[in-house]
Amino acid sequence: MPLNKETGYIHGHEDKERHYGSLVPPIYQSSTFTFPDAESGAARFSGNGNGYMYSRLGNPTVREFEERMAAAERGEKALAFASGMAAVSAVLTSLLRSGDHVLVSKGVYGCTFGLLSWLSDRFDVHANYISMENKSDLAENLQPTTKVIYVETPINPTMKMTDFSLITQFAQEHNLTVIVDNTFASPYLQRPLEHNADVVVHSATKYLGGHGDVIAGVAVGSFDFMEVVRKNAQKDMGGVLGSFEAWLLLRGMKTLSVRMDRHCANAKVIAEKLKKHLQVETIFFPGDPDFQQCELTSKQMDQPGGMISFTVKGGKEAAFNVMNRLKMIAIAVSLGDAETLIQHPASMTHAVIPEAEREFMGISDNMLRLSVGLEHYEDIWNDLEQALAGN
Ligand code: 3LM
Repeated sequence: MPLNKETGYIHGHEDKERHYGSLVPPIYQSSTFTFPDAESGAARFSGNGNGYMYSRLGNPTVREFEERMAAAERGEKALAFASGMAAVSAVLTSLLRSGDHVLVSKGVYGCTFGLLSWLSDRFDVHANYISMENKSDLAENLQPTTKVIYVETPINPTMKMTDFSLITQFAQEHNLTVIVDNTFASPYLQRPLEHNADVVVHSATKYLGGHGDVIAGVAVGSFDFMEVVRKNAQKDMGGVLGSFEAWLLLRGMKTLSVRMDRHCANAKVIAEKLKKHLQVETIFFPGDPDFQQCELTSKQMDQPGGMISFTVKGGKEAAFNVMNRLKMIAIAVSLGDAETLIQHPASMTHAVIPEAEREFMGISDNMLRLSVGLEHYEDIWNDLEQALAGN
C-alpha cells in the first residue's frame, strides 16, 4: 500500500542497517568513491556494476532526496540539481532542439523567461506566452515545430492557474510534452503527474527546503525521460546538488505537510484582511472566492497555498512606501520560508522581463508579492496594517 503523502515525506528508502542504525541518513561528503578493484571500477563506468563513482554522477545522500521526491510527486524518477534554474534548463535542453517551439503559460518566473529568451537568441528555440484558458488559445498558437507546453500553476507572481486536464489532453492529441513548474504549490498541495503532466520541476529552494538556507532544484518524470536528462544535461552540464544541500532538503521535507498547512491557514486570513483594506486595489489569491479561477483551485489543488499578490493604490511609490514601513516582514525575494517575505516583482523577481511583456503578463508596478510565513497571523497582519496605514 503506498504511504500517505505526509508519511512519505518522512519515511523514504533509507537503508538504516547500512548506516549503523542511524535514524537520519548521513551526509556523504565525498567527491569520489573508491573501487574494490579495477574490474569493478570499469564495470560501474560501463553501467554494469552497482555502486557510486564520483559525486557529479551520483551521491548516496542526493539519491535519498531524489527518491523521496519521486515518491512525493508520484513519479518514477527524480533528479536533483544545484538550483531550480539548473533543473528547468536541464529539462528544457533535454527536450528541445534548434528550430523547436514551446507554448508557455502567460507568465513565468523572470529567469525562466530569461532562459527562454536566451534559447531563442542563441539556439533558435522559440516560445509563445499564451493564456491557455481554453483549447482554442492552444490550437491557435500551435506550430508544426511545437514540442513542449511549459506552465507554472499558480503563476509567479500573478497566481493565475492552468487547467491540467485541458493542457494534457491537448498535448496528447498533438504529441507534446507537458512540463509543470510546481514550486508555488509544492507536492503537498498539487501533484501534476497525477493529472498526466510529463515532467515536474521545482525550485527546491522554496517550500521543499522551507528554511531559507539552501539553493536547489529537482525534476521528476518517467524513468526513461529522466535517464535522458541524467546522461547528458545532468552529467555533462554538471549542475548537480551537493550532499549537504540534499541533507537539508531531506530535513525540510519532513515538516513539509505541517508547514504548508500553517502557510495556507495564515495566507487565508491575511488575504481576507488585505481584500477589505481600503489601500488595497486587488488581491491575487487562488483561495479568494472572487478569484476568477477559484473553481480550478479546488479541482486541482488540495489547498490554495501560501502566496498572495496584491496591488496598492498610488502606484509604484505607494508600493515601495508600504515595503519600507514594514518592521517584521522582510523585504526579500524567494518564498516558502518560515519568515514572511515581501517583494516587488516588477523591479525584483521579474525585472528582467521587458515592461511590455510584464504588463501583458499582468505584473503591474503597484503589485507586491507576499510569501506568508509561519509566524502568528496577528503579527503578520499588524505589520502589514501599520505599513498600509501610512499610505
Ligand atoms: C522568486 N524564484 O523569488 P532557483 N521556478 C519558480 C521560481 O519562483 C524560481 C525558480 C524556478 C524566486 C527566486 S529571484 C532572484 C528569487 C516558479 C525562483 C528558480 O534557481 O532555486 O532560484 O529557482 O520568485
